[in-house]
Amino acid sequence: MIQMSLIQIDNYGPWTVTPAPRTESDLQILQAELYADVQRQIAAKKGLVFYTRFDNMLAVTNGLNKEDHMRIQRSIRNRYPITISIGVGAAETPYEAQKLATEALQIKGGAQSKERKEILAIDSLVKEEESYVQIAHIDINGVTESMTDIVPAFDTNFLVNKAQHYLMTKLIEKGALLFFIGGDNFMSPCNGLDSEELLNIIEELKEEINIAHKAGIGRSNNAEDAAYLADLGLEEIRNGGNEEIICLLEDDKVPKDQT
Ligand SMILES: Nc1nc2c(ncn2[C@@H]2O[C@H](COP(=O)(O)OP(=O)(O)O)[C@@H](O)[C@H]2O)c(=O)[nH]1
Ligand SMILES: [Mg+2]
Repeated sequence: MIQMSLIQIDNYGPWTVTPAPRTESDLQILQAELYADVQRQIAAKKGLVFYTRFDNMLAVTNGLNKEDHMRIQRSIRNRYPITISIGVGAAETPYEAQKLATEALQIKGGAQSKERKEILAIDSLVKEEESYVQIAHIDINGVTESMTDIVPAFDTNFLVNKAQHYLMTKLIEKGALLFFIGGDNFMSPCNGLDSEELLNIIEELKEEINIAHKAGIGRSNNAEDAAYLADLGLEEIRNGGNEEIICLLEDDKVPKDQT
């Protein structure tokens, strides 16, 4: 089971324009600092946050309990001009977990409601013995030599975006999520997706838009270790001259009945 948390800034839309629109660069700084801040706190417990839309962030939070989430909310309230609400859900797939997390928060009030403030809405938490996270680190082959060093920066950015959109479209059908993590890299929490299915998706993308990817897949009982194993898998593929497309690594913390 994977646990996901939706972190949502309370009443952010109205706040950004009250009493008058706030300077965009200041909003960008607030969003970037909030992301780094929440990441630092969740990472301390081996979770992993994806910045998503910045006012709405999604995190894999296996290992974080109710008190851990409340401490983050308190700390943000003490230091920022805004507060955050959090929804938490646990399920077999990341898509289902974030859906439960979202629904738990949605029934407590809207994102732009003045009444809803610092809600912690827990649908479900993963039990320690059932905790399982599978993450794929997906990377585009040869971006530096074929794009970064040759074409205008924006064109490379556009291509990376296109790859992301195609990957998301295919992964969501399998209950997996996909987030951009910088450079030409994506991370996909993907419990329930087997290597063969991911290989098929990568091969389809090569056919359809002529972009070649490779992926390390990591499995553990928490996001940090799963993501690290995925990174190591990717390194193994690079060391082998990108001959393999997929490399799966898991540690002994994966519950026996999960994979
Ligand atoms: N967030 C993140 N970015 C990375 C990682 N590895 C590489 N990058 C970024 O992605 C760019 C391309 O790296 P890489 O895929 O190894 O090279 P390529 O062979 O040209 O595609 C690098 O210049 C970094 O900016 C990673 O593990 N995490
Ligand atoms: Mg690459």
